[in-house]
Amino acid sequence: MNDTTKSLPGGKYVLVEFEDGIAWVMFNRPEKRNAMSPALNDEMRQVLAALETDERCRCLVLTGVGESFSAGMDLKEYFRDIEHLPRPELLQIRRAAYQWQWRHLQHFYRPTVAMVNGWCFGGAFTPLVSCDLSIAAEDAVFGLSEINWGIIPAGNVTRAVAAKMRQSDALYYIMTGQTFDGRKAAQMGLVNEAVPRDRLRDRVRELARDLMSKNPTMLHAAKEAYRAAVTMDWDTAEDYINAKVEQAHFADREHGMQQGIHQFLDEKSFKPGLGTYRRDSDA
Ligand code: ACO
Ligand code: V55
Repeated sequence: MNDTTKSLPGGKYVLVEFEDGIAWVMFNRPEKRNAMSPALNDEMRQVLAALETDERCRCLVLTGVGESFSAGMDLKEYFRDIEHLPRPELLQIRRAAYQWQWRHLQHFYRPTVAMVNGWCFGGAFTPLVSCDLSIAAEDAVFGLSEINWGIIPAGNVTRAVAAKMRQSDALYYIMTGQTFDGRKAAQMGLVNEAVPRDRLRDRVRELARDLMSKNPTMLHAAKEAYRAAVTMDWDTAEDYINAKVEQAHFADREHGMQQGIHQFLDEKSFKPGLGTYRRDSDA
């Protein structure tokens, strides 16, 4: 870990460490199992905004300090303490949570990877699902615990779950509140992979490096196109995606497609089927 967090917002409930292009963004309330309070959400919102334009961040990894990813929303500070606030204040606090947990994360310019290092409950499913990719420790513990304490998965947790779990699994865990481990999460496709805890960081680092070797303009366009196309009919999707191709091509300052084709057909220096073209710049 080279850099410090000096020039960034945060540093209290959210820590950031930079390492060779990776920004390790960590929930930092280990004594509260990284439960998300309004203050943490505000900090995370500012950190994401700052990182998106920070050249030290070419891949964002979201994880937690200590034994938890995040135990979900803070039952005291996010629910009980704000219940009696005036309605506008209450709505602003909720909006701050949604802003970073799914709106900003899903559209984040850089690739994002959730590294689920431990407890992951309720509200934590939203940022988990909103990261592009996710790797969990095999023994990490997940749960949609809302039903256990008398609510339903809200704040778009239900929507997030519907995006990544099939109906039978989603309803089972929504309605029983039972926990499951990282292995099971990977089997169900909620996360991409589960690995032994002692390999978690190395595996995430390897994945991040792979993502950082790609053309960033296209990587972003690809995820935007995917998330948008999922809800479209085929005709609309075809038009949208083709428009996106031309838009991304126009926006691509390193002219990746020409580079790639040239290196394959003329230089014969790489095979597109087996890896990324040689990139000289990182615009
Ligand atoms: N909200 C508020 N405080 C929390 C939360 C939370 N979500 N999770 C943990 N804490 C606090 C505990 O109150 C405790 O505080 P204290 O030390 O001041 O008493 C501290 O964190 C440690 O928690 P323990 O319960 O003692 O830790 P343990 O390791 O035994 O258990 C576990 C961990 C299983 C994660 C447990 O804390 C738990 O069940 N937390 C709640 C999980 C949950 O259901 N979250 C809500 C999901 S629904 C939603 O997000 C809308
Ligand atoms: C949850 C999360 C919320 C919310 C209500 O179920 C419930 C979790 C992130 O916001 O406002």
